[in-house]
Amino acid sequence: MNRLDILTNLPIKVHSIAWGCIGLVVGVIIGVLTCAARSIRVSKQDFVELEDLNSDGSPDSELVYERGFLVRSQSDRNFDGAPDVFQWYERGVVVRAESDDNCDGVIDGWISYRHGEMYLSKYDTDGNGIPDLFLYFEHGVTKLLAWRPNEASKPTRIEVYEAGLKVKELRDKTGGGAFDTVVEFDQFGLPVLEKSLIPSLNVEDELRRLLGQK
Ligand SMILES: [Ca+2]
Ligand SMILES: [Ca+2]
Ligand SMILES: [Ca+2]
Repeated sequence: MNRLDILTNLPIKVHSIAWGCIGLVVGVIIGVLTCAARSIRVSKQDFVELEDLNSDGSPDSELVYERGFLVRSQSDRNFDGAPDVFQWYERGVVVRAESDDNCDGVIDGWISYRHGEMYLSKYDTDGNGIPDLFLYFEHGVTKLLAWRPNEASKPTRIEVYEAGLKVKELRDKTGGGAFDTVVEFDQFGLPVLEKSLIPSLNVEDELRRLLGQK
């Protein structure tokens, strides 16, 4: 099964049966309702909410509830008919998400949440399905960005953020597997200082240190 069909299957089956049974008799009513959110109930506690976000008559967002709790959702952000962001919930709180940010039908973003806040997101930038870019957050605000091409254990570059603003970059310019250069940035994102690091920094140790890990 295509990953993008996982969420689609149950809701759409329910959806199709429901519409098939309703038939043309209430077609006019359906036309009026398509611009608003609507629910398809399997039971009192299990149901699907559909929303037509761009008012074109087709739902773009689905929220699936089980035993009264939101368990998963999907949305079509560019309104091309294919969902491109998926979220999973535990007791109604989002715990992870996947996204297809270039809308080619293949997932390229993986987001993890803690207490409902994003704390790590990974992105595949070269289209081979393996994440290359790792973004870490603190209270939902960007804290650190690490380039780890195809999940390489050693980052090739780290960007350090303060209050969501990039203040520093650590680079391995010589390709020796250690950070040998630091670049500092001003409040407007312009580099103001570049200097060599002597001795160079162990990239794994530095990543752990910056993340507050031992
Ligand atoms: Ca889409
Ligand atoms: Ca994609
Ligand atoms: Ca990749």
